[in-house]
Amino acid sequence: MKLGISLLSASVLAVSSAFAADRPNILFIFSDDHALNAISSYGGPLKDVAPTPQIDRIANEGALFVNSFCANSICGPSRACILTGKHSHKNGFMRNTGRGFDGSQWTVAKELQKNGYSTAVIGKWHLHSTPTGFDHWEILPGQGNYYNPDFIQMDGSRKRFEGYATDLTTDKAIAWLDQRDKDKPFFLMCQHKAPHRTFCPPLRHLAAFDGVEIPEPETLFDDYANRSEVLKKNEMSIANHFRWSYDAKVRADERGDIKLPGYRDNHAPEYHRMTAEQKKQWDAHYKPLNRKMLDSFKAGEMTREDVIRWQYQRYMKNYLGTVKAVDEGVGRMLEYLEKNGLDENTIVIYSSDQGFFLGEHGWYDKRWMFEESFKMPFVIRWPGVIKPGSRPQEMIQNIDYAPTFLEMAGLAAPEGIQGESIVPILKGGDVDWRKSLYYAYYEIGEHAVPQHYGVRTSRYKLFYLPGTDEWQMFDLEKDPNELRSVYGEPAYAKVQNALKDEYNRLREVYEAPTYEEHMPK
Ligand code: SGN
Ligand code: CA
Repeated sequence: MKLGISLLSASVLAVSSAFAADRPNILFIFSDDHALNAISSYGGPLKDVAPTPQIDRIANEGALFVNSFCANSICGPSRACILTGKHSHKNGFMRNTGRGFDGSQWTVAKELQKNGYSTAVIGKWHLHSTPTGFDHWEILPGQGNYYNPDFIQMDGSRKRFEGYATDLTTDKAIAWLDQRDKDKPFFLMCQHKAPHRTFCPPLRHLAAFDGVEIPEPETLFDDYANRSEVLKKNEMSIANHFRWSYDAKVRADERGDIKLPGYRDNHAPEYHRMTAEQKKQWDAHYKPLNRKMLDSFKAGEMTREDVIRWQYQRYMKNYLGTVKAVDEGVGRMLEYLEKNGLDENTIVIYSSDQGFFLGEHGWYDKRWMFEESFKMPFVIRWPGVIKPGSRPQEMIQNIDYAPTFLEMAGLAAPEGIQGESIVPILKGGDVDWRKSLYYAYYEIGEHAVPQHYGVRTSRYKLFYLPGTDEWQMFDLEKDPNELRSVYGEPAYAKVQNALKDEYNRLREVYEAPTYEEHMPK
């Protein structure tokens, strides 16, 4: 009898470990604020300057989702949607500025861990909580720093590491892979700070875009006509809200957005983290360029538009410099997988927490349901499953990632998950997929972007601004840059009614809160 039981459990074990060995590893490489337009394979206006050969390689060997969106275009909330498979109001992390993520709730990391995966998160976390569901973690405090960053260790202490955040995050991810329990499949979230504000490239790439003219977006000088007046009040314009801008009152770049010091020394916090040798390299690059610009400005040679254009170039060169390092990190991870025979059985995903404005509408930052910030990059390689070069058109959202990871691991999604697994799309063939997406932004204050909730279909977008009781509606086919709200136009009456019905239906399905319910008392 005893023997029988042990034989039985041995065979169960054998089956489950064989199953474990077959289950794919999941490598989720994630960055912060990486706009689709800054990934070459997305084919946008910056495709010739976006330094992303490695990310493009994932897209070419796998799939690139053109219609990939977030549920709430802001950092912590996007991460919470990913971990829980639920919209912000259901996982409780509705704002960056809110209380910490409730790590006692169900997450995909916990589920994978419980079912035999080795799990780790390294790099930016930004959920103001201690990670749960991970065998190993090492995270940046809050936003983290680019140069010589601190990482929070599992015992709660902080340690400073000399080097560049993106490189260190990759080093740490590889170090963890190297010493993980090799009998188990792994789930690794390798999460970069870059290319987040204040856009500090690694010193080796400071000059990477010297002499390159970055194409300007068509809407760099948007006048915000034909849309809600609130757009004009946003505090995220290149013209006004970088620390040194033509119209800004403050002419000292305290946070180092565009590395232009005004007439005094640069007080950027990142600058002060550097060693003397690092500062020397930084100064050698920026000082002569800044001098040239400031001399020309002081001599009255630059119009307001010239200054904005100059700032756009500086912003983009720094931003793309940080992207270049992220891409190199992706390359190093891919190389590690290959060298260790892990490439065939590891699903690799590259994504970022939301999109970003790269001068479109004259802006930087995100938050809006407008395409540039609503869209999230999503490229994925899964050898033997995804047909190389696939370009699925389905509208996917970050709440889909958790159920997707579960299906990849052969696990079912528990009750209450609001996203859908995209595995059937990855396998190709006809899939009956959602025809509309729900979006909600709840943040209060920073950059003065108002709360809004909306619906997007393949052609239209409708959203509501509860603060001013206004609706905005866009015909993405006729107006891809979203420059004219057609809300209330008789020609669109039928579409508008259908969109409102769909918006109400989605709010009901997802049990979305009213303004009164979600605003802090
Ligand atoms: C910081 C930035 C903001 C940015 C938020 C949220 N200011 O506060 O510009 O929108 O983070 O970004 S900074 O001057 O400190 O850089 S998020 O990606 O974490 O949501
Ligand atoms: Ca972000």
